[in-house]
Amino acid sequence: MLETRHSVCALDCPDACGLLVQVEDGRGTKLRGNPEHPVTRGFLCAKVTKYLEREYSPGRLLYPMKRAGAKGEGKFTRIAWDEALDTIAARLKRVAQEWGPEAVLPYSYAGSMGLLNANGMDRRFFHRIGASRLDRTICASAGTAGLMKTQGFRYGVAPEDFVHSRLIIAWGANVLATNVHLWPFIVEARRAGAKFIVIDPHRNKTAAAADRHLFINPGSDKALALGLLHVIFRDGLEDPDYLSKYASGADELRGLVRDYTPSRVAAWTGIDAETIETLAREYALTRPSVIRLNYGVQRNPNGGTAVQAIAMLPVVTGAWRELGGGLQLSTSQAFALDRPALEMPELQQRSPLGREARLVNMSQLGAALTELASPPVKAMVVYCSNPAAVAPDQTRVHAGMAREDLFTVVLEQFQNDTADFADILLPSTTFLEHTDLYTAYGHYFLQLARPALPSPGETKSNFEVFQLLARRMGLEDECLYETEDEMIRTLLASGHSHLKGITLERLEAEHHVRLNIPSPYLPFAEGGFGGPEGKAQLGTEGLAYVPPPESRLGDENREYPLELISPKAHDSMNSTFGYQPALDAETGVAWLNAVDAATRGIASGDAVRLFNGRGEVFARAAVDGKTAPGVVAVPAVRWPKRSAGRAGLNTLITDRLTDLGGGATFYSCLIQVERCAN
Ligand SMILES: Nc1nc2c(c(=O)[nH]1)N[C@H]1C(S)=C(S)[C@@H](COP(=O)(O)OP(=O)(O)OC[C@H]3O[C@@H](n4cnc5c(=O)[nH]c(N)nc54)[C@H](O)[C@@H]3O)O[C@H]1N2
Ligand SMILES: Nc1nc2c(c(=O)[nH]1)N[C@H]1C(S)=C(S)[C@@H](COP(=O)(O)OP(=O)(O)OC[C@H]3O[C@@H](n4cnc5c(=O)[nH]c(N)nc54)[C@H](O)[C@@H]3O)O[C@H]1N2
Ligand code: SF4
Ligand SMILES: [Mo]
Repeated sequence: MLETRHSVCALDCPDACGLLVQVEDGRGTKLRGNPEHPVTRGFLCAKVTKYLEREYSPGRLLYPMKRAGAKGEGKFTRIAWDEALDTIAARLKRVAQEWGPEAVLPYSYAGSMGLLNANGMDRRFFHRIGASRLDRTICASAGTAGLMKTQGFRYGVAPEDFVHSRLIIAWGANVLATNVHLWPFIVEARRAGAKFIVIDPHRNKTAAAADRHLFINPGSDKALALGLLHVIFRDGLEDPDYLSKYASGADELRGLVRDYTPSRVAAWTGIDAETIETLAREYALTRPSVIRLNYGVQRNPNGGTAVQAIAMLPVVTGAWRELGGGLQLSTSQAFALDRPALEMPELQQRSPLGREARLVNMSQLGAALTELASPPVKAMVVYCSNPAAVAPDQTRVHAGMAREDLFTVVLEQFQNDTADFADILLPSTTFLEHTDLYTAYGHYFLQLARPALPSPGETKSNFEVFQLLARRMGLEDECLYETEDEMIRTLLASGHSHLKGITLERLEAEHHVRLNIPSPYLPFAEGGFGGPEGKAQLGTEGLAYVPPPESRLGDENREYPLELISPKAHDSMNSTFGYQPALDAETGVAWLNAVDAATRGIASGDAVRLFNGRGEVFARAAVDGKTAPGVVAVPAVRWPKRSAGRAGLNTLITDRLTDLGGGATFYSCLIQVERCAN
């Protein structure tokens, strides 16, 4: 029998595609983008088009297992769910008794974007037992904090409205790789005459397809934004009416940027003064103009305030007034679901701790596992993330995870590096196999997915596992045993106007439902920002530019002369597809500038060693002008266990945090590169 079922792509991607799953006799045979979804528009990215290969891969974990070898060795024997759950429940209880409940640390991120499975029953469970809370900073917290400072809200121009723009700037945004469903709207705008400019240290596919690509020094975007503002104010290109009605702090900002002359900014950014002048004038005078800002700009110590400063540009020019004008970093806050009611932080009061638990920053996991005291972390439960591959300061992360006295539970679909460190390894369903509700961070459609395919072997959803664990631990709170549908209804019941008329029944029937926002949507055309009196906040606090300490112009580490960035691989999703040999090829390449290669006697295809004081990793050189001199790019993230010495790229990365939001600084890394034997 052949039928088509609906689903939603749960990967950590702004596009949150609506999927159609072709099912023949219970087996998925084809995935397509839903042609009726206004942003998906019938196509999927290459990686998810092939997702059934992952779904049915022989590498899928199908049964619970317990460790049978040394920590990290990856040797396991199969056990029954009963034994697995009993072991975990008993150990978590013992840890809590001996060390206090905060000795338990959950570790998760957005391996699934599903609210129930990645931000729902898990949160209730950990709050109820009094576990440490995890500060989920690894991706977007700096940009979130910066955007909130200026706009006060985390939403912006809808992707569909990019067609109306006449100047589109992709700023630290690799649209063709990480946000492909925006691309058709950009193409349409360009057909109508729009110019497309990319600001990025890496000539990726998006930059190569642009009308103009500006190579910028990593971590210098704040300086560029201040330089653009300098020219805009100097030449009277601001929108005084918009500023007086809808912003505060414009005069202070005008004062600050007086010093950010194009020639000074040129020295920091590597973009010459004339180009900065031209860009500023073009940006201010072309209407409508939109900035697609993405998280690439904020993975450095200036990341939060860089986003804060860039978000000031459309306020100063009044670009928000027009349809297709403004900025988009994320659309997520528009969903306005009742997240507190989903996560129930108040359960902490009922835990043995009886108060709010401590917050542990996930971007410093290595330190948390090796240094944190009173109490130390004695048990860790990992789901929807692969910290052994993706977290900074990998050597210390691995050292921490290898601790014999640390009890580690991993809920996974594949046996990645993190799974190798597990004491108990639990097999997880994929998004095609469980119910969940999905927001998006790149559009305004809320979506529901029901299981489209049967779950193989003994796999279970996170939702179910946390309920089973709660039961084993003798917890009686009813909220731990709610059904998926009850929790979805709770989420929808926030009372916010954006959710008016959106019910579970409607989601069930329509699969994707546009938020109840005006059409067309001009979120800040008449102010409506989150600051006092609905104003955007300009001002100057924290905005002065200083190069990142770990950069060529910074004051640290002069012995390592090259700057390493590790942007997203085109055909992957962080480490999710890392079991595929094809990915080793993509993530095993170091893009070098010809000048840097020549002085080191390196040619394309040579084996190279990348190193700094934190360690070394190996790659193949590719020399072809994709980076400016002084910058090296290696696509992220390869599985460490598929790399020499089990050292993944994050071995080289510091655990220094961003200026705002406590985020990771993956793209602020000094290294040396040398040719080596194969
Ligand atoms: N194909 C694919 N898609 C993905 C992912 C993936 O792994 N692969 N990951 C998903 C995730 S988790 C996220 S957070 C999003 C991220 O989506 P993006 O933010 O678009 O991705 P990044 O590669 O982190 O960064 C974007 C660009 O910023 C550039 N960049 C690096 N440093 C700087 C800088 O200092 N200034 C400027 N201007 N640019 C800089 C990089 O070279 C890169 O081209 O993508 C999601 N989508
Ligand atoms: N060097 C470098 N490092 C980086 C980055 C970079 O650009 N450069 N990017 C950073 C960023 S932006 C991010 S967001 C992080 C991402 O890092 P992670 O959050 O670790 O993301 P993934 O590597 O995609 O791993 C997600 C895991 O979740 C699992 N998973 C998926 N769905 C489910 C589910 O329903 N249940 C369970 N139990 N598991 C599930 C998948 O099998 C996969 O192994 O990496 C960061 N690390
Ligand atoms: S990864 Fe992104 S583009 Fe690809 S199918 Fe999923 S949501 Fe769509
Ligand atoms: Mo991310």
